[in-house]
Amino acid sequence: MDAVDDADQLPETAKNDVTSFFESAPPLKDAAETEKSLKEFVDRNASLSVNGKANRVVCVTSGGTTVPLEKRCVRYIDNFASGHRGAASTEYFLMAGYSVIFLYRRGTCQPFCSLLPDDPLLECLSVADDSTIEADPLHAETVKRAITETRAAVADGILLKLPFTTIFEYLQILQLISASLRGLGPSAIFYLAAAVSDFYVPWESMTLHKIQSASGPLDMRLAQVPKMLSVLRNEWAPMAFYISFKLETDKDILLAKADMALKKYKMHMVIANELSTRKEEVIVVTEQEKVTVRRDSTQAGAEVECPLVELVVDRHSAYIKKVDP
Ligand code: 9Z3
Repeated sequence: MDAVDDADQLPETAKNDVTSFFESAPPLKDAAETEKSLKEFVDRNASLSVNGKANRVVCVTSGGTTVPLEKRCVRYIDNFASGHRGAASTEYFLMAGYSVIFLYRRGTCQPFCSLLPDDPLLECLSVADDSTIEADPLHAETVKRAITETRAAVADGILLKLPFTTIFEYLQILQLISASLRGLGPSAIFYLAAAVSDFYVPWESMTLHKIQSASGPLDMRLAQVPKMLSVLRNEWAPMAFYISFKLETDKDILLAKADMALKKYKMHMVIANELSTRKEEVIVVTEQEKVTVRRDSTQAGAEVECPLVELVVDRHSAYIKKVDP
């Protein structure tokens, strides 16, 4: 189901796989509410247009999808991702003047919260003598920043946070986002940092109740998740600027796999990263170049997402100039 033919059309079988994935997926909870908030968000950003050009909007995906094994889910397969890449990138995109739709896995890192301790509620708050609750002085500045920056961005209509847990929710919400960003043409970016499962259990073949262990070892066949990147890129929002991430643990195959993704899915940029060094450096692969982007290790707290987003913004600007001069 991979290849896209010369006429930029998806093969029929690929379309059928995608259609049947959505038809058999459990209905998305709060779909109408999500559509409404997306519409309001995009309309507002379209009205902020400068010189007739829509305000730039980026959809940042973050964290890993789960694959439930039972409908009343007790067990699931997970894709590793802390959500740090997505959360930090969101901050840098906001700083660069973009509006951000942050599609994140529930419970993973949030923008402006990276300096909070692991258990923020218990570690950042204390109860004063008169029983009022106050921020612990040690974390007061961090808490203040997390609250004020997040609330201001949401209230100003430049940050929309949408949570997902399962692969079904992730792809359904991504489809809604693409429908709402389609009208922005090249002003929209998809920055796909979420770790997305390649395999899943189709809803109709999933057992309702908890799988029992009495019957011995578990033998289970997983179906392949249809290659949504092709559909997203070619059909859902074909004028947007696309950045996908390629994660490998074997350094020797990383660049070849990134190159393949660039061509196969016609991405504008593929960010290649190795699991163990992902916070230090990434390699940005485009048709013209391969650029290594590193964290500034001379600066305490410097993050690789800072120069990475800078480069993305630069290449996105060039893309807009080229397709919409
Ligand atoms: C990434 O490669 C991200 O950079 C990380 C970020 C998940 C490594 P963290 O959230 O980590 O900061 O802890 N994301 C994409 C992973 C992925 O599933 N890519 C697919 C693949 O490699 C292609 S879409 O096959």
